Amino acid sequence: MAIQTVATQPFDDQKPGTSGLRKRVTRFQQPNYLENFVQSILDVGEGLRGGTLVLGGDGRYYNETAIQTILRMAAAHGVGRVLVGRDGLLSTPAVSAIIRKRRADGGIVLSASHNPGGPEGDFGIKFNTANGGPAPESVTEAIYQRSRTLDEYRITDTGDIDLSREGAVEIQGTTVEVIDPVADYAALMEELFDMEAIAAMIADGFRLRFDAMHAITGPYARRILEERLGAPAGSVINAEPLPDFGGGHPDPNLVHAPELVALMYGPDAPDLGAASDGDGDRNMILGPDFFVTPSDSLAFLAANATCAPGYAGGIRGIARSMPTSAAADRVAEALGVPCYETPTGWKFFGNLLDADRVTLCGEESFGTGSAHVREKDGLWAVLFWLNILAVRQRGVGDLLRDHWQRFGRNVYSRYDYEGVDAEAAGRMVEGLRGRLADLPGQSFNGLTVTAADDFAYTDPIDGSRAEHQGLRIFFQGGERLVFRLSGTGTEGATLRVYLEAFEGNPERQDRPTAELLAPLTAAAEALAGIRSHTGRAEPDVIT
Ligand code: VG1
Ligand code: CO
Repeated sequence: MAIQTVATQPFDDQKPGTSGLRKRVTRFQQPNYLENFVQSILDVGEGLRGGTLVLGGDGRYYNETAIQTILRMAAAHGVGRVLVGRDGLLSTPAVSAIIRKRRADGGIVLSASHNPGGPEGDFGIKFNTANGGPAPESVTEAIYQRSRTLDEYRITDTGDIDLSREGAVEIQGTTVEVIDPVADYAALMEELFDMEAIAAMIADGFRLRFDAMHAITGPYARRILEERLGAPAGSVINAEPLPDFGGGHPDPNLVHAPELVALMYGPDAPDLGAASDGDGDRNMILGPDFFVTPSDSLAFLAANATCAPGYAGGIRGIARSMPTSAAADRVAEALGVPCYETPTGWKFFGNLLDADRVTLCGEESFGTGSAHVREKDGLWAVLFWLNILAVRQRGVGDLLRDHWQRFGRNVYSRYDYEGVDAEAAGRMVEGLRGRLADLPGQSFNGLTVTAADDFAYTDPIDGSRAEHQGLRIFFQGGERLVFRLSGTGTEGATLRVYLEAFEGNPERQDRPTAELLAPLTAAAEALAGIRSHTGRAEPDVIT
């Protein structure tokens, strides 16, 4: 057994986006491409030499190949111990939980989250630091810079490790410990939620359906919802992680989870429907005939947090990403706690959580989480909802309507235009950016602009600055439009248009979202000329 030093050429496209490096599988399969990025992580990550690394992925195509390579490289780098999930599986929130519980120095998650998988699909690598959270921009930037200059990497010539059995083996002085992917995470959930109350509600006839979308949450949901809480077998559907996610798009929204959506809007809808994404950090919540927007879910969890034992003492504050609706702001105000507005991406919540400024965080993109880990957490959100339902003993839609009556409704929608020509999308956003200063006072479809800016954020803890995080346009009636380009796609550009209006009148709050947002939708078109710039009459996905 020996360590080999392999000559490599730097790559110029290894800049991590909103959440890690995401590329087509075929790109990762280019000679030295994966190794180049992994060596950059190992070189930049603090404390890894002689330290502990957590490693796992969402089971997508190329997961196991990448894990075997990373194990050999970690051994060559002198990492002391690698904790790897059985069969190479670990959800993103589980990695975060394990890093924290076992005091690891970092973690590598192999996932392209909600992007499709398979030989023609996407693959990705994320690096998390010792606090369990996504590496901050200073670290991802350092990894990127390293990847552009690296000219060799180190790897052992050892064979593959058997990942199917738990236990420890040693390669070249590095201990590789194959662990149960669910145990630490499940134990953490026991600390936060009243499992007995949820189990009693289920034993009483409460029905739920959880769609794991053939991605990572299957094993977690089966263990916790079915085995621990007693939900009947079959409550978790699409529970086997598959390398191509069964050909689906593991993105929990109204478009990509059609089986669950049909059930929840049909005659035999259970009391709660939920789904998670490829790597298990997102969640969608549905009641019979009722879709809870992620922004509302964050606000609702905040307003009802004390129902769960882990939050019985109240919350310190809330943070939401800028495009997320202001529903949570209203709850924060009522509770007398701060509400922070951060750029898109979970890495911006890390400092606020570490400094204990906030307890709950959320994004409009089906992401909710808390200080229990440093990632968003899909199954955690579902358990939180179950705990609240067990305490309040009312239906999902009923509770949400009640919430709106109390706080008002932030009517919300996101339009995604996917695979748009990158130059055309760039021109549109640049053009709009150039007009921002002139917009106040102008009217579009009868709506008058009061303010407009290019969102920038200064981290209140370390003073780091993030600019150009999305264009915000505010209107007189409290409406808001946001335009930004996605940082997670792998082909062309994805334009995201976020629409928000406020409805304070309970008589009108139950009207369909599209109807309530129609004037603002027309204003967005009049303002930005989306159709002429993108050539698209309609968005590909509306959430
Ligand atoms: C999207 C979402 C963002 C989320 C990110 C990662 O980013 O909008 O809110 O944090 O995905 O989520 P973008 O740049 O494409 O808008 V995940 O579940 O893919 O880690
Ligand atoms: Co995800």
